[in-house]
Amino acid sequence: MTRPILYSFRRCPYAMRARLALEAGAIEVELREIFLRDKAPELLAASKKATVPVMVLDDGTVLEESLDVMRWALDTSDAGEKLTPDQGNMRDAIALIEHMDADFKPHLDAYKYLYRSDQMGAFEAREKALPFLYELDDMLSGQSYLYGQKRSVADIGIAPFVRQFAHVDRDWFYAQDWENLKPWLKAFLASDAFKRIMKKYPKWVDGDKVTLFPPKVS
Ligand SMILES: N[C@@H](CCC(=O)N[C@@H](CS)C(=O)NCC(=O)O)C(=O)O
Repeated sequence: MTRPILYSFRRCPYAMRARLALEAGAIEVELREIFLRDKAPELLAASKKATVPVMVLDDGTVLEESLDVMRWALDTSDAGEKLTPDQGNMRDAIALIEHMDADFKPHLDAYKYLYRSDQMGAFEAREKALPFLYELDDMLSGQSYLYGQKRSVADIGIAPFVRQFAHVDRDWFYAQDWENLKPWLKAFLASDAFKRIMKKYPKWVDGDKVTLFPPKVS
């Protein structure tokens, strides 16, 4: 059997959510680590869009959206069961991911990119991002995960972006009063799953020995 190929970039939050879904379902893929400033020609040939993650299936199907990789993992493994919310349903959880992608991510990007060059602009963007983080904080009130006491697709789909936001200015982030969001993020960062998907790989070039993902638990 040919394994799916995953073009990935370690620090990309979209690629992280895809790797987390694959990890949850113990789906073995061939990982090809991409450097965004020097993308492998094989990625460019597989996907005109050439964002990461991109997954190429056995039958040649190309999944070019992180959510599609997640959906595929949910449908083809027990990740579907493992990551089903214990409150609400899968549709709600996916809708929350889409809402954060559409409405929070632009402010996160502006905050992150302006931080070093235009602090006023960065602070404005940060201000606009706040309601979305308070929304998550409210959802986490009295429970460990966004949809109950069990990790769901929403947690792994959203936490990589909250991590990115927090890491722009950690001191500021951890000084805020979102008392549920902070422990949720810390638990995510400390989780075995997150550590496993953040293993470092050198840039892939054709001819390299195959890198299997998820890595073996050591
Ligand atoms: N909607 C896409 C977005 C993926 C995306 O934008 N990934 C970034 C890296 S985090 C990327 O590849 N950017 C292209 C580039 O920098 O050239 C998805 O969900 O997969």
